[in-house]
Amino acid sequence: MTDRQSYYITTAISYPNGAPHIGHAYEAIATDAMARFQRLDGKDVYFLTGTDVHGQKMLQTAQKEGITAAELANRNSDRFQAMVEALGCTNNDFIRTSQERHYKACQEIWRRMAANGDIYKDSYSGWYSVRDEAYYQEAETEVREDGVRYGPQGTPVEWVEEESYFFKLSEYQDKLLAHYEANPDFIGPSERRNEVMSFVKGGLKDLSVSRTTFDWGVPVPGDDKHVMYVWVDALTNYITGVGFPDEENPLWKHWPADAHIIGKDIIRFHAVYWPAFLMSAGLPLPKRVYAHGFLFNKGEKMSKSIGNVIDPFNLIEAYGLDQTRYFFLREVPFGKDGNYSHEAIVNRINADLANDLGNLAQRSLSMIFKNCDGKLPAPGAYSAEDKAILDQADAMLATCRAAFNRQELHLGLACVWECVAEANRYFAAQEPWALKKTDPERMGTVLYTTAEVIRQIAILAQPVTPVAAAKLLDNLSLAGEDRVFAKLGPDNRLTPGASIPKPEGAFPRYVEPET
Ligand code: ME8
Repeated sequence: MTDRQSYYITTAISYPNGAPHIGHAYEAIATDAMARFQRLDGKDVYFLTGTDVHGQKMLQTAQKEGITAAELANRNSDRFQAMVEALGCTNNDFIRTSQERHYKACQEIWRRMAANGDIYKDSYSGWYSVRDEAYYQEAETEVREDGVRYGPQGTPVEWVEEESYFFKLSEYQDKLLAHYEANPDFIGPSERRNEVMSFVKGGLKDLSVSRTTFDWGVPVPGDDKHVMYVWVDALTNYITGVGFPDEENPLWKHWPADAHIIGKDIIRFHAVYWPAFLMSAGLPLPKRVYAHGFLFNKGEKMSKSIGNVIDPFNLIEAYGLDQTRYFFLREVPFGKDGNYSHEAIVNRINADLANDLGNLAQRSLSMIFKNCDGKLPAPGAYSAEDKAILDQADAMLATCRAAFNRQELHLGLACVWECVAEANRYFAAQEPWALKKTDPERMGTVLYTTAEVIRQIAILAQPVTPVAAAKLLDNLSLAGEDRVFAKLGPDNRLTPGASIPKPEGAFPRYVEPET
């Protein structure tokens, strides 16, 4: 048993109807950085990701490719699983909604919603977007010049008419609004909260929650003619992953989730349907649903037809894992849309990582290695400049913690890299290389102070650049148990006299490959 505070975080589960793209990688990287952050901050973290294999979109893609939906799901889920591994994700599990455990969870939540009187049979007629797997009101759709009717996300809709089970979503309008009011942090960022609240205030209609025209899905308990609407099934993954319906399962202690990290296009499902389903089933609601923005390639939406879909595996290969992770989390304010381009990535790698942090660490630690017998020098009395930079380093945790607890990863990174910039100014101004002859003791104090600041920077860089941060910490000979956030601040300064190895470069410069 552990008395550490639980922290359960999830990504959306991706449709494996194609290969994973950079949007999927972005979400996985961000969620992994948050999971690592909380783990280093002492929480008992559970991190779930996976694939959402059912629904009409999967079926249609499989039919086009002449294979079964199950074959398509298996093939591409393997790619998604390989992607999260390649991205260095520390997920505890990778769920696929075809798994037996998930069928059990879906059927149980359905039974509970039905037992609560929220499910009834009727017939549905209305607009459906297969690409979004979403039902839309006619007023949300428009017929464009090409004569095709589109939904609010710009995907074509088709008319659907069939017998269907309905969920009494209309009964939850007031309860949802009361929940948003009482829990202002339930939806983030605030643009999304406003969007969801105005959608719910506009009135909720009962939701069609089953389909009969295909059978690729979880059967409705007691009525095999119906499969569950893919979103009932998909959202339920978050509780399947922690053992539902077996409340004796040791993982169940992680529910409710602390944060569902998703893209902005699926906020309605997570902030309206999901809490309504949970309320109906008598289960606690997640504490926070946070929607990140979309990534665009030089301002263009990625699409197979434009041919600008970036394969995350190629990105890691071209730029390196830590570099890719750092770029996306630093460049794009989390919650906003963002752009990427080769030039922007190279600039971040060379400026922030190789020059600012990499060079500072390499220069200062090499000086210690060469001039101080490979031992951390003992600091003398601290000057005002030494104190200022140490204070700035000591203050980083509080800022980063506040930022990461609100998913504002970019603010956490900005705080750390401000300290990197300041440490560079400090190092340049103190000129320890000149002190070598004139005042070796003072040189020792400057080098020690710089090394101590690097210690704190590297500890806080671990969630985003885990491999390079580990190298920096190895260069400082810091033991594994000393790399956690509890060791940040003034109480656990580097030990003077401790031996350090010849430092190895942590952040190589990006050099254009020869063509
Ligand atoms: O929506 N930039 O799956 P999905 C950033 N199966 N994020 C992006 C993106 C982009 N260009 N494109 C997609 C689904 N995403 C459902 C989820 S959860 C119970 C079920 C994000 O494969 C998207 O917003 O279409 C979502 O969070 C995730 O990638 C998976 O998208």
